[in-house]
Amino acid sequence: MSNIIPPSVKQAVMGQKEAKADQLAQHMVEPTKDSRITSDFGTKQNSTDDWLRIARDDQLGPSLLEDPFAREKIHRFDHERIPERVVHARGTGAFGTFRLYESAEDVTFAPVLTDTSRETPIFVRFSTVLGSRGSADTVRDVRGFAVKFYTQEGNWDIVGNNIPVFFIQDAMKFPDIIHAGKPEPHNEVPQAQTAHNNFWDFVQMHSEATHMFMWAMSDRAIPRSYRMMQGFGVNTFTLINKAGKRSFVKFHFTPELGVHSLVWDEALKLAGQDPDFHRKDLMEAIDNGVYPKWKFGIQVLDESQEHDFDFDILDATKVWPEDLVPVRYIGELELNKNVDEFFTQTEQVAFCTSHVVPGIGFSDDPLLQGRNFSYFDTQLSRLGVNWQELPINKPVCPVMNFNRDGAMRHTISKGKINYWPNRFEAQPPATHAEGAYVDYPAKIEGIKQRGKSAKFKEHYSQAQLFFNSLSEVEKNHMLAAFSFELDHCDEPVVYERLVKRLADIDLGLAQTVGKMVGGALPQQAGRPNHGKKAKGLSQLEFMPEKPMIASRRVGIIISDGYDPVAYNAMYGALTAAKAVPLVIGTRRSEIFPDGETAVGKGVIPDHHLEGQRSTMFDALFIPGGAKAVAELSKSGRALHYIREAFGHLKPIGATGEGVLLVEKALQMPDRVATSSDSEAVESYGVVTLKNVHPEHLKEIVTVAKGATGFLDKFAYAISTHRCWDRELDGLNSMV
Ligand code: HDE
Repeated sequence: MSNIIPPSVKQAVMGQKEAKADQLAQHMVEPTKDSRITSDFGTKQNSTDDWLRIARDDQLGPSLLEDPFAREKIHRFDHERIPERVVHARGTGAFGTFRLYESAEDVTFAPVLTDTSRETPIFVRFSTVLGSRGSADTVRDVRGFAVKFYTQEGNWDIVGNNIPVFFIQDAMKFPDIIHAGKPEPHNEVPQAQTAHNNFWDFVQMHSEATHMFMWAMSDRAIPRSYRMMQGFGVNTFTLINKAGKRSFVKFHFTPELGVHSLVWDEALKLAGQDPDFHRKDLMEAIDNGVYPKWKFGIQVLDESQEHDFDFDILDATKVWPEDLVPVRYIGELELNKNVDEFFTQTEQVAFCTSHVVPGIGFSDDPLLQGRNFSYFDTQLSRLGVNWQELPINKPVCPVMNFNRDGAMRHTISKGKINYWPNRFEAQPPATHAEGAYVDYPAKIEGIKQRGKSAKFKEHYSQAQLFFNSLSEVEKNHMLAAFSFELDHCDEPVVYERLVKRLADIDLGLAQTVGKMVGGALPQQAGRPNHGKKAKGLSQLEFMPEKPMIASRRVGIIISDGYDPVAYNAMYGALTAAKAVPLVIGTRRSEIFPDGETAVGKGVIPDHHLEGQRSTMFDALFIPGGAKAVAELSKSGRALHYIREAFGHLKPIGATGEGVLLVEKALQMPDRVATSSDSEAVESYGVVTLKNVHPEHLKEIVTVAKGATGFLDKFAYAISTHRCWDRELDGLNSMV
């Protein structure tokens, strides 16, 4: 990955970056110490606890319907819910800034993509697709990546996903794919997952879905964090430059932290242990000032190149391979502010693919054309006709037109006129020179008919390209994913046909999955695998340019008698590197270091061993201390923590007697080597140092491969995310 650090960005034009925050502030209320509860209409209330009733002697009788305060409170509560999104119901959002560091004026005149002095406020909402609003974050699913740019020329929305292709080619099929993926109609099972008959039945019957279901079975569908996934506009849009020349474009967001995923066992457990895992992860990073960043890139094709490829560039089930059309990174997205209130901001935010600004346009991509209708329509039923007036959706530039009235209209439009043209010549439409959106004068002629053009009918080549481009580890994960999903299908016709479909991609894949899930094994490939690979498909290509551990959560396990030298050194080093050390004690009241019992000399842990699980951390550290380790050795939970983290391929660090605890937990001394003296040893992502001297534990000097010191080695192991060798060598089977 090149070019991750943008060149210095010019100072923001005053007011631009804050434009949205200032606007939102006008709508905010924050009670003070002197505020008192009132009704919605301003009358102060003296009780919000007791309904007005008839008192008889010292008994209280019936409640009175007369009580306006009680009725108002109940009425408001009864109507708190709005319909959840029909897809992407579960999500979370944050505010941020878009900076442009290279003008794209050769291809567009949109100031948001040409004016490098701008800082455009944004709101981003990440989501899963299938689950309902209360479902878990870590399910296997595509993730939504929707960005609203509050530009000076109006709102521009990129309503993207973390996977660059889609299941279907024509918007008219959307209700079918979603019905098939959502819980089945007869029993409303399963929640938030594709592991059921209807989904696999549908995608098998629609060979155009083949490429996308390969992505959905890859690690992309179980991201470690919203901060560690790519975003793609998926559809093909167009850009228009000053000279009126049009190009095709695809939008990309690539995370500074690299693209990383959970392992499946961990994702499954997290869905129960911490269903809000991704939501909390995003908020924690922003609260800690470790702002997630993405490079913003464009893939651009000249109009004349439209037919130069063996795929149709308007087909949303195809990528534009980066070897053929390089991504040009021109800007940066940063998330730097959590929402003030979830409902009014994250829930009420409404994205529309049809929201573009001058200089950006649509293409004839049939999926996009349908989406342009659907998003506006869905907001009407979710939020009502005046949804554009809600603070989160309001543009920061002036809005003036003759759209009027409707339920819950807020704007009070003064004047005698509500139409154009009018005798006062008031509020005329804008000219091109004044910045009006002028549609590209595309010449269209043809026969009205339904159907697809020839290249849309080829459905396997890029599925093979994707599979071939994955690393061995990623392929293994995909095999396991298919095996899991199809195991949940209990109608043989579904899994047997799907296994047969896999033989259209790769015979080995089909046979391995077939063996796992049952049914007849395909003996020959449906079509030969072309063997080609492409750049930008394996997520392992997207590691941070410089190894880093910022925002990584490291659990430090301690008990009474822990070694304060190692503990303090690790805590300090992690904090300095902006990682998140979290202390896990045998209890959540003060834990005392070796040789200390005086109150105030120890540490109050963030959690105790029963309160959080190893799944919530990226790595574990166990400092020594003979007494502490003796106690932890007796704890099944502590040993399980280490075994589980190891099974999930996470780095584990240990010093002094802590090394003994790791050895006891892992019980594989001949496979995983540990330190025996004052030299730090790293083996399969387990970093150990037996004889601790304060000199060994000063600070993290460098996070790089081949580092020698204990802290440096451990930090490097964390920066690599997971130890894949453990899995490749079959050491991880302990969870
Ligand atoms: Fe959506 N999609 N979609 N979709 N989509 C919605 O709009 C739809 C598609 C995506 O955080 C809905 O506001 C159709 C592709 C995201 O609020 C709805 C088609 C991609 C979000 C809708 C697609 C997406 C939505 C439901 C096929 C990736 C959440 C609520 C033509 C590029 C936005 C809403 C948020 C939401 C329709 C296909 C991404 C019903 C008809 C392809 C990220 O309008």
